Amino acid sequence: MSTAIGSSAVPAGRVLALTGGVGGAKLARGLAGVLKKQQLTIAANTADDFDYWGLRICPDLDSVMYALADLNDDQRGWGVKDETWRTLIAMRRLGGDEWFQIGDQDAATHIFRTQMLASGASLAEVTGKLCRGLGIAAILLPMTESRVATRVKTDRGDLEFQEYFVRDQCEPAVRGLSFDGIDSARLHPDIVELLESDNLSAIVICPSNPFVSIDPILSLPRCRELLKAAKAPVIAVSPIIAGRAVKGPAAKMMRELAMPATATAVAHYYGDLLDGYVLDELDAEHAEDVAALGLEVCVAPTVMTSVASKVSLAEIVLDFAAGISLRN
Ligand code: FO1
Repeated sequence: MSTAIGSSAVPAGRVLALTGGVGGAKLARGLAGVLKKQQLTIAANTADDFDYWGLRICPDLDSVMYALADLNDDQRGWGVKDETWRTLIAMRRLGGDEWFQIGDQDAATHIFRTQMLASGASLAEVTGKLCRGLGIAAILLPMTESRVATRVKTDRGDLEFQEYFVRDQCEPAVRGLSFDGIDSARLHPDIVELLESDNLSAIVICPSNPFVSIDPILSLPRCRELLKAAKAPVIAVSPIIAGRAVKGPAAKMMRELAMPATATAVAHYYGDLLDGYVLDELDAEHAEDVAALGLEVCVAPTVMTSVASKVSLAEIVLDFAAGISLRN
C-alpha cells in the first residue's frame, strides 16, 4: 500500500484515460494539466448519447470537452458555466420538450455536431474539430463510432438512459442494464492502436459511474482483453467515497444491484482488469481489503473541487502508475 505524497511524475509514454462525464471529466482535466500536448488520450463513453430537438447530444464527450477547456459548470456538473437559457425558454413557450435542458452556448455544440455528422464526418472528426475550436490539446475520442445506447431495466419498466437519468431523476430502482448495439460495435481504432502500442505508460479508469459510464467502454468487443494485454498498468480511481458517490446515482445503483456501496466493491467489480486502485483518505480502512484482491493500493485525497486539486490527484495517479510499472 502507498500513501500519496505527490511528486509530479510526467511519464515518458502516453496515457489513456477511460471516462464518463462529471467526475471522470474532472480527473481528465487534471491529467491534461500534467501531461504534455498529445500525450493524453481520453476515451469517453458514448452510450448516453441520444437525439433531442433533432440534435445529436453526446453528454460525456461534452462534459470532458468543457472541463478540458475550463468552460464547465462545476456546480451543475454538466454544461457550460455562465450559461443562458433563452432558447430553452422560447422552446417552452412553443410547447416543445424541455425536460432535458440545453443552454444557449451548449446548443451551438450540438448544432455544430449534428451538421457535421449529417455531412458525413465521423464522431471522432467532429469531436476533434470541437476540441480544436476550444483550444484543447489532449486527444478526446468517442469510445466507438458505432451507435450504442444504454437501456435501464427498472421497477417502472425499461427506460432509455436519459429518461432514467434526467427525466426521472434516477428515482426508479435499477434492476439491470444493457447496451443496445454493443455486440456489433467496435472500439475506436485509435484507442485499439494506443492499447497495442509500446509507448503507453498508464491506463487510468477515471472516477465515473462503473455501471453506466465505464461498463459500456469495457463491454465493447475486445476491450477487456486489450486492456489486460496492454504494456501499462491499469489504475482505477474510486468513484465511491465513504459509501457515497460525489455526484450521481452510483451508490444508489450499487444498493439496488445488491452490492455494498463501498469503494472496495467497485474494485471487486472491475476485478482482474486492474493493477492498482486509488482510494480516498476517508476510505483508508478499506486498503487491506483492496490489497487482498491482489491490487496495489494508493490512499489519496480524491475530492476535486478546484483545478489545483484535479492536477494534484492526476500527479498522484501518474506517480502511482509509474511505481507499479517499475515493480512489474
Ligand atoms: N443532466 C441533468 O441532470 N439535467 C439536464 O437537463 C441535463 C442536460 C444536459 C444537456 C447537455 C449535456 O451535454 C448534458 C446534460 N446533462 C443534464 C448531463 C447528462 O445528461 C448526464 O450527466 C450524463 O449523461 C451522465 O454522464
